Amino acid sequence: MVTPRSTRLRLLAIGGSLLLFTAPAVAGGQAAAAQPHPDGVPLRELGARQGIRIGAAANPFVLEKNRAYRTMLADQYGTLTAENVMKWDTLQPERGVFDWSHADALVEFARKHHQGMRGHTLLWHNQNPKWLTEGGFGPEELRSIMREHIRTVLERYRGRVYAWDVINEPFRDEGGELRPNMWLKTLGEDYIAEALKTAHEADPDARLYINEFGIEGRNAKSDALYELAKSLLDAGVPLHGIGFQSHFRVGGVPEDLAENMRRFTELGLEVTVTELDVSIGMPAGEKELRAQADDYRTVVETCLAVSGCKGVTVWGVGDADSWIPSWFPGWGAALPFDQGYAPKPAYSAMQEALGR
Ligand code: 9MR
Repeated sequence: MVTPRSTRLRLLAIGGSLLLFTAPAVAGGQAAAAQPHPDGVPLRELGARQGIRIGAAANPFVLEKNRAYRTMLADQYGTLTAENVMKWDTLQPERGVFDWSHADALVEFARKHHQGMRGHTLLWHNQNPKWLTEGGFGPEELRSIMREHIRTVLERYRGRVYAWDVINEPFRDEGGELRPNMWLKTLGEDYIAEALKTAHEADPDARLYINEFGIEGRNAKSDALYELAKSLLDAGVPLHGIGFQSHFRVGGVPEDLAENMRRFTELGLEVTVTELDVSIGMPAGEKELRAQADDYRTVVETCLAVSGCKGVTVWGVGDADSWIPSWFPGWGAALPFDQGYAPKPAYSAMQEALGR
């Protein structure tokens, strides 16, 4: 069992929950009676009292259409991560032509609701425009394209995005080798340091992350990431954090999650759970939903127990907008809110872990 980082804050949280218990959720000028409204103190508030940020990945297209989604996102989450609209194919669909409209919509929503904004992501092997992947660029030109993209994006959102996943998934799916993506193949391993330095120049206040999956427990991949992080820090590269994506299957939270986080924080880095979800083989019964709730509880408790863990972001708001069913047919029900945005046991488990 993991103990929360501060008993005093826990007590405050319990006291505060009585005060906030009845706050109504109203959106779009209509009373909220028709939509699910979770009991108790919102996650964002509980997280803030404990000194961590509870966030969600957000999608402006769903935001526009779905009031329940909008309400949960605004009420429950203290940070937003752009699920897709800050990726390269959305931001720079043509060379030199930036489309800020969708990213701006999210940044504006975050501002309006006093939420922090995490930027995701600058360099990745997916969701890149064809002009970039098929341009046949040599090292000099690709380096300049990379620097220009990072600089332009970070300067635009300077002061409005507090952390960036500068590098996403730099390792192969399994094992400890760097992923042979376009960046590695053309620029060599230095692309990582160079991207981080460029980002730091453009926004010296942003927290700069490497974000990765399958590194939540100790294994060959997390060992390799650890060595990479250490060598970057030794070389004075501005790396501030490691994103533990945390796409789990029910029952799959590694037992050494806390220990593994700690070895990174002992290097002087922060860690954040950046993309948490817990998939269940469908159909999801009560037993599975309870087991899922335990997993959510464990992850939040672990973040609270590791000083240097800055927060937990879930990858979507409710099961209706999760990426899981379309990518892993037969799996789903992965988030703390259900298809209709009613809270699931996982939601209450997160509240409990945060000392509601
Ligand atoms: O959730 C995102 C989904 O909507 C996209 O179709 C997918 C495309 O690759 O990317 C998903 O988000 C990924 C994130 O950017 C990086 N880590 C893995 C996430 C799930 O695939």
